[in-house]
Amino acid sequence: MKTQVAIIGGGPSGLLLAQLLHRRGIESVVLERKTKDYVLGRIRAGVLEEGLVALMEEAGCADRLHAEGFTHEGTLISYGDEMFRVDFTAHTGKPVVVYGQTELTRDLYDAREKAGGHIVFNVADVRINDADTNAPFVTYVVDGAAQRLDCDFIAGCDGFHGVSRQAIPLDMRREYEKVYPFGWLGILSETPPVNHELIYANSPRGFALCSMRNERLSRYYIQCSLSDKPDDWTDAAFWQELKRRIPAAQADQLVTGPSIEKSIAPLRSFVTEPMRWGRLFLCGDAAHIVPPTGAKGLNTAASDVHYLYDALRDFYENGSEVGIDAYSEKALARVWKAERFSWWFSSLMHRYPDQSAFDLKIQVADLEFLRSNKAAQKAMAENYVGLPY
Ligand code: RFL
Ligand code: PHB
Repeated sequence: MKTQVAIIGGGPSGLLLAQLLHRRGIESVVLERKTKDYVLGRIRAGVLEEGLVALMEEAGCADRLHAEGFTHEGTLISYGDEMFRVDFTAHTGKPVVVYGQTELTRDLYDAREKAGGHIVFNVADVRINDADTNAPFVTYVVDGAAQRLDCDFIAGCDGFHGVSRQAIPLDMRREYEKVYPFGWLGILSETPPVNHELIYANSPRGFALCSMRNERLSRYYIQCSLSDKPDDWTDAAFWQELKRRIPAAQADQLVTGPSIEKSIAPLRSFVTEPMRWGRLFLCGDAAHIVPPTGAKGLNTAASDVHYLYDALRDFYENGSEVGIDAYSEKALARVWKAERFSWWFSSLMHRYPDQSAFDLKIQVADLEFLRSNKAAQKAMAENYVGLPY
């Protein structure tokens, strides 16, 4: 088989890239290790920056997002007995949109299917070959049969545990990593959200986040130990712990109910450099991970897609390699700013096992500064709604 762009991974990055390229007449094949149902079963991101919304519009996939997504013009932050609001639109003129990654991925699958896009599910043993030449190809196995896909370019959109990053020789790449000593236990419940905006809570018992998917579906998280397992937490224990971490007024109003999903995610900051090797380009979680505090993961994946889409268009429409040569540098410049913000916001909001009395005082001072200083709120708002591409 032959195509222009071989895309490894049928998560949001891979599908968005495929759909955008399709709209410009550039063909691709997406190779996905799992089934569509499996990909759509993963509950992940919930907050979309304007840049991602614009890309979804350009991909022709934004109708449902506009109809069903919630526009959020600010967020609440609580600590001790204090709670304050950071007003995104007042500081930046931009809101964010709350719309689940699951729904966004579903919209992209629907669009690819409608357009007759080529997606191969259940692929195994994906290997990248000759990426450092002008004739790269991908081999894989599907239904027990070995296959070969020749292409001009390979987009590695296969997430943190994919094969694309590993295809770059070790002496050509450098990895930067920070592992946090805690995780997030998240639940989804068919209950109305406790508040119409998100609440990020720093409490002596650890971080908590109140989020949502729609007016009948809530998403809540609490910081937990890395050794915890989802089954260690009954729903009753989760609700009790959440109530102890959020302000009393909200705890009193919280509507609880059975969880329909419960999972634990470890927190990690990770970047690999460069994001390009020859004709292989890494995109999204394949190249970088952020802790979820600040909701930057999917949005940073989207900015990579934006730069790569531009670069590939420039190549196919103008015969120019300037964009593909600049891809890694441009993408990384924005990635590191999202890494910094996610690291800072995580440090601000969590309890660390080795936090000294001094560290705690600094954390409160940082929160106080953010609560009382307009410039600090503006900086936070600019990062939260997304830095320009
Ligand atoms: P994905 O979503 O991991 O998709 C990669 C796809 O590649 C497939 N794959 C392979 N396919 C073929 N061959 C192989 N060898 C393969 N290996 C893997 C996988 O099956 C999968 O389908 O990466 P992508 O597309 O780069 O998207 C990244 C986002 O999923 C991720 O950054 C966000 O979910 C992170 N994130 C959040 N981001 C936000 O912007 N806002 C949020 O509010 C937000 N909340 C979150 C989050 C992530 C979380 N978890 C569980 C890590 C909340 C949580 C709890
Ligand atoms: C979510 O709704 O899943 C969510 C929202 C904001 C975050 C992280 C996750 O910072």
